[in-house]
Amino acid sequence: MAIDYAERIPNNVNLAEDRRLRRALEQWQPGFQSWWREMGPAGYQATEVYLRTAISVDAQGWATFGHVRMPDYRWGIFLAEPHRDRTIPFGRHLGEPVWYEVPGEYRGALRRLIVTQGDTEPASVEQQRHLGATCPSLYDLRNLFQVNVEEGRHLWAMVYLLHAYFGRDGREEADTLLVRRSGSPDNPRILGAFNEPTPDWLSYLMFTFFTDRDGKYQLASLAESAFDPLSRTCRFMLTEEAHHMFVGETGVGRVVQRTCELMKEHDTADVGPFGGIDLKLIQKYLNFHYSVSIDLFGSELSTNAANYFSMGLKGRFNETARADDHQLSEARYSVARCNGDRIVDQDEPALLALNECLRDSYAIDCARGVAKWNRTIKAAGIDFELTLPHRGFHRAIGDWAAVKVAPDGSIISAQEWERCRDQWLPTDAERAFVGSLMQGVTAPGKFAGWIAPPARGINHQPLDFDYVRL
Ligand code: BYC
Repeated sequence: MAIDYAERIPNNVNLAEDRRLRRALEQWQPGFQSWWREMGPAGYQATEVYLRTAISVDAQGWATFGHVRMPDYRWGIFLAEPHRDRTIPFGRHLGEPVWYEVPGEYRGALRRLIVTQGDTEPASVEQQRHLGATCPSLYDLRNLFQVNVEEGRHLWAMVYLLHAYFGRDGREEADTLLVRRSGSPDNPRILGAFNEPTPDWLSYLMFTFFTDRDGKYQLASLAESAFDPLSRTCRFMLTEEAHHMFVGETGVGRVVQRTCELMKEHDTADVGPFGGIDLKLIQKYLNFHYSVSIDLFGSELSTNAANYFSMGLKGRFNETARADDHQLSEARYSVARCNGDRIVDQDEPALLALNECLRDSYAIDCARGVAKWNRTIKAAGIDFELTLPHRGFHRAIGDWAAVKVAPDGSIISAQEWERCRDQWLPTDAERAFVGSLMQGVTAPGKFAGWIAPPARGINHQPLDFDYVRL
């Protein structure tokens, strides 16, 4: 399972012995490189960045750190170690040996899942491409670029599957992944949140907390797949994803901490004039990013999700560890639904409610992070709590898209929504204000005034390390 770095495409899938596949991927590689130059981080292509690169896929020490120019980053194909004698953990093929090829009847569904997953990876790089100019520190700049190169690698992971297992259709889909563009009116990325702009660092930190966390839950569900190459590639992607969520959780935490410091120093909640971001405004950003991220789980009741599960393509979070029949033939699941002007918990077939079930696991995880930020606020002696808005708030997908819901979960009229919208979501003026705070800080060890320094550096390096050599 060693990673072969002597190859043009580093890999641990024995590419050297599969000439056709290697040639096909080598033909895709220049397209990826030109996409990276065109749509990757603007202005930093020639800069050396302190990046980690995978050197092995086992749990201990899979990464090495060093200064690298991003276009020279060794993007490659890394699958987690196989689990011996793995059997299918759910669905109608429960207990059968996992698949090493794609069953003909599931080809379309599986390709669609892989393409949807793959599409989010370049999309996020495109969304973040202008952030380098306004970084709050070299530490944060380096973390941004680490996330970006790894999203690029996640694209490689999905493209490998498309090329290796889906023939000509797969190659065409892989090409199309380089053609769609985040936010493009004509050729947008597939999922809603990946077409939203990420104009400032607060949006970016919220994105890495909330939207990358959708990635964690979707990848974990795909890691349960009967299609073993998908399972293994998702397992390794999850180890990389952990850093992305760390960036979000600690990043928003540092903004909250700095705001609290300014509040105490100036004895006011209105820290804008002192170069900070009010807790109320942080709450509005949180409302926005949580709501667009929970849309990514799809409709409350979904036959697509039921089919993916029954076919064995996509499981639940922690599927293997769950103590039930893993087929959900009789099981019911409680789903919050809108009934006129009331919200009621309704018992639904668990098989149809899989998107909601995954969204529930995700919401619990988000609440844990928010509670951590609240501990920072409480420790500062400030009487304020950040909260997750109700799941029906500001939704564009599923049942909730048809109604207007306040953050506290009350159903309101369209007029009431219009009246209160600006209390719940950032206004243009507030976004412009946050934008105005975004002045690039690039002296080693220095941090912008709206965010506290982190507790420690990356890979045991000091905070004033030259994470990016300008
Ligand atoms: N926007 O039955 P429904 C990540 C479509 S993030 C636009 O409700 P389903 C990352 C849906 O496609 C993880 N369209 O939903 C994070 C369907 O279209 P068709 C990404 C949407 O199919 C940060 C229709 O609405 N991975 O890795 O059960 C940085 C009705 O579908 C949306 C995955 O998503 C939306 N939000 O579930 C970098 C995993 N939601 O059939 C990376 C793979 C739904 O009418 N994807 N639609 O044309 C899936 O498992 C499923 O496609 C979804 C949707 C969970 C997304």
